[in-house]
Amino acid sequence: MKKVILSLAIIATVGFTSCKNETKQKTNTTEISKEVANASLTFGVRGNCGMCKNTIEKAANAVEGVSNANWSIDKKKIEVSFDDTKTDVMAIHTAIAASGYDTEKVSGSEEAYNGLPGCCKYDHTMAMNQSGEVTADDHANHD
Ligand SMILES: [Cu+2]
Repeated sequence: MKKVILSLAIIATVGFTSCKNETKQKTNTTEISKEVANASLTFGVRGNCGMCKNTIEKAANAVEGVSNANWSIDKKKIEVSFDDTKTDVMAIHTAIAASGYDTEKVSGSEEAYNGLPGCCKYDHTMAMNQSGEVTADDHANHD
């Protein structure tokens, strides 16, 4: 019996490591930021997994003036805090799109998209700005 449990555990571990190695949440999101955020916004960004989250947030954070970015896997949207004397909304959209991800306003760079890991190749028709609740799609195969 122990052997069965052990092998199940191994299977589970192997099965989940593929697309999950970067899903560990940043716990230091409350870190004191050097930038002064006087504005924030939320908009839809397509993506699949924790690696997408990393890439999207990194792209947003790389924009000068952005102090914090938090993309939700469930809701397909990002919250960005920024200094509006240093950057603007379109610069943030453009930076994320350049990393390969579609935003509400700018389509993701095709070249960057093609370079994404397989599990990050999101569906371009995916709904953005979702509620985060389980959608009807999950029942689509029931007949
Ligand atoms: Cu991904």
